[in-house]
This record gives sequence, C-alpha cells and structure tokens, in this order.
Amino acid sequence: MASSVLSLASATPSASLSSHEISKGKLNLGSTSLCFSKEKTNPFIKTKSFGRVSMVVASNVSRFEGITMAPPDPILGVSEAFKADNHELKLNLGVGAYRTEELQPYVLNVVKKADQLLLEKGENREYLPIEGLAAFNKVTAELLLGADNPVIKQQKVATVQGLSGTGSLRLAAALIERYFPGAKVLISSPTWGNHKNIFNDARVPWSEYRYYDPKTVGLDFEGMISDIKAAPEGSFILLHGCAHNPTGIDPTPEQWEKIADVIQEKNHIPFFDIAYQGFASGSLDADASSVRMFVARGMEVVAAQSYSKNLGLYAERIGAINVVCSSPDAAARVKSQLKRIARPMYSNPPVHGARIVANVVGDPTLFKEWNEEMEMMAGRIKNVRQKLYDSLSSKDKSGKDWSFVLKQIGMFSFTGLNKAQCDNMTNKWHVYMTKDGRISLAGLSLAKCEYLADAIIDSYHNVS
Ligand code: KET
Repeated sequence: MASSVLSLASATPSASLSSHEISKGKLNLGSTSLCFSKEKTNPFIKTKSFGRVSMVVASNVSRFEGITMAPPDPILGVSEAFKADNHELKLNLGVGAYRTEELQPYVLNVVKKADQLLLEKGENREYLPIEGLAAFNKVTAELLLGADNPVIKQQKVATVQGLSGTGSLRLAAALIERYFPGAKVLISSPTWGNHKNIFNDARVPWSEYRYYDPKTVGLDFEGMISDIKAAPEGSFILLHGCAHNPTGIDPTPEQWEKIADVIQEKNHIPFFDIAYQGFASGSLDADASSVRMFVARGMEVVAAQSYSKNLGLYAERIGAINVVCSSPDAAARVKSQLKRIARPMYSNPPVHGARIVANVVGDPTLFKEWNEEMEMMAGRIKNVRQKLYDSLSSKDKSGKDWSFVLKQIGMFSFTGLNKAQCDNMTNKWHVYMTKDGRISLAGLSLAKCEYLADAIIDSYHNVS
C-alpha cells in the first residue's frame, strides 16, 4: 500500500535492493515508497520538484500518514471537552481562568481604559525590538522586584518580553540548555502540567522534588529540603513564586528562608515561575516577596512572569523573563543571548498586551484601580472557597475534615480526588476538571457551590 511516493531524480538504487524492487523502480518503506526516475510519469500523480529531488505525491493519500494522533492537553483539552457537553448543569473548573459570578469571562475595567487610551493615541503596528517594548520591560521588572530595588538601578536585571508565562519559561529553558549543558531543573511534585513539556521540548533534563504530602494535605517541607539538598550542585530549582499550581499550598515566610539557605549552600539557581502575582493575597507586593527575598540575599535569580491571570490578558500572550545577575555586564550578555534565542523562534513579541501593561502600571490612577480589581477578583475566589468548604462540611456527615480547602490559596483547590473519582465528577456530574484532582475556583460561582459539594462528596465516598 503505497500511500505516498518519493521520486529521487538522481538517486542510484542501493546494492541492497532486490532486483524485483529495482526493476519496478520502487522501494516500499512501510507506508512510504521511494520511486526512481526510470518510472514513467503517472498523469494521476502530482510532482513537486525540489532541485535535484522531486517529490511525487499521490493526490488521495497523505504524506503525513505516519503522524499519530496526539492526546488532548490535560488542561486546555478539558475546555474542549466542556464545550462539547450540552448538559445544563455543566461546570468548567479545568483551566485557571477567572470568571465572574455569572461564570462569564472578565475583561478588567483598567484594561478597557488602557485599550481606549491606545485607540486614542493611534499607536502604530511596527515590529517591536526582539527584547520587546522598553516601557513594558521596565515596569514588569519593577513590578516583580520593587521599583526601588538596587538590582534595577545597578542594571543587573536582564528582562526580555516573552509570549506570556509559557513563552518566557521556554526562553529560560533554551538558555539553560545552551549555556548549562547537562544541568538539571528540579520541579515540584506535583506541578503545573506544562512544566515537564517545556523542559522536555527544550531538551533540559529535569527531576522532581517532594512538595505535596497527601497525608497532611500540606507541604512536605522536609522532603522538599532533602531533595533540593540531594540535587547535583548548580541545579536550577523551579519554584512557584506564589499560589502553587496545582496544590494551592505555599511555603511560609520562614520556610522560604530555609529553602533559600539550601539553594544558596548548594550553589543552585532559583528559577521562579510567577504566574499569579496579586492573585494569592490580592497584593502585588506581598505575592512577590518570595522572589524579592532571594534577590535581597544577593542571589542570581531567574523569574518568568505572566499577565494572563492578574490582568486577565490570557490571549494577549504577555509576560517576561527576568534574569537577575551579579553584575550589569553579565546581565547585558544574558539579555543578548535571550534575544538570540527569541529571534529564530518567533522573531519579536506582540505589542498590544505590552502596551496595556505599560499603560496600567505606568499610570498611578490606573495602577490603583488595577489593585482594587485584583483584590475584588481574589476576594471573589476567597468567597467561593469559603462557601465550598461550608457546603462540604454541612453536607458530608462522614466526619471528613475538609478544612484543607480553606488553607489552600490562589485560583485552585487540590481536592485529593483520584483519576476514577475525577472521571465520576465529569461523567456523572458534568464537572470538568483536570485529572490530578485540581479544581479552578476561579470558574466557580457561589450559586454552584452546593452542586459542586454534592459532586465531590459522591465521588469521594462512592468511587474508589
Ligand atoms: N505557570 C503556571 C504555574 C501556570 O499555572 C500557568 C498557566 C502558566 C505558567 C502559563 O500561563 P500563560 O498564559 O502562558 O502566561 N496555567 C493555566 C493555563 C494553562 O495551563 O495554560 C492553568 O494551569 O490552568
């Protein structure tokens, strides 16, 4: 079954070909055939010439026959499945995206205002420099590190605008692959589903450190510390700046200090993924305190930022990679190499989201309003968290302690439900969630808390 035919105009048949194959002028390689130039041209076959090699493609079969179907993405695939469900009670708690109490997407008022300003200004659509919009890079580093952080004044920070959090992490991964060959990245167990994909695709070796303890439904601090200690010296330790995804469990300030001690002792490099600044506590400064503490110790730090969640700019793909270096010279060189990585990957980043961030952060009135809106969003999530806990506690007569729901912070709750129980949540109750047991409280309303509590209690007690 020759599904496609490749004609090599100048190829000489190799000695290993059978005379039958040579006389037919055709070598069948599973679903692909090589066809040599002696074969007469078939009028039903299209020929494409690429210099000396011409490709002959049968019009009814694909050259991509050998490509298998990829599985749906464990997080974004949930939204696709949700869309395909017509049940009236369906609930999408998969992706971490903020919804209103009416479960509608939310565009922040400050974003609308910044959009209006941009429209009035009539900004052009010229290419940005490879490193992104200068005004954005300035404010994003200030937002992360604090405007008066000495490392900013001393020009020790290499900041490059990235394609949101994911793209910024991917740039850092490429930098590690290129300049720290063989260095490992340690990621928490569990972590955001895409971390492993990012490092796999960048060919950066990774392993996991203990983080979540199912027995206490809390942080396995001892395990975390000993795994970081045991990692080869000079490893990159990936840390969630705040609102750990998926567990919603963050180290305490004292624990952060101890984590920094071990990282410093082992000459590791802290690598922050901070995708929820402002969403954990409602305060941008408080949520960046982990990153700032490492920097204050004089450590070199890598930090990927995202404005998907805190400014609701999901589709604008706006974020940044920051590398805090011990000298301005090192920062300049790191920045030049990040640009070198970005150029052949996507050339330069999109401008609109960068302008929105620069306008909101750079304008004191808009900045104040943004903080208020963020507090409102964080507050709404705290309210549904409380209501979900109340519903679970009052409905479940088994005596199970559901207080972990209240202890977790950020957009998510890590329910501890196993895969079969998660399947029950979706198949029976039409509650869409990731199979690691995570639910996005940002997609939950007060009105749906009781229904969700019924679904969780049923899945927890009746499915093993
Ligand atoms: N880091 C973490 C920890 C994270 O949860 C996300 C997104 C990102 C980075 C990247 O977001 P970006 O939009 O590239 O800035 N998390 C949600 C969406 C997703 O999986 O892409 C989620 O966990 O649902």
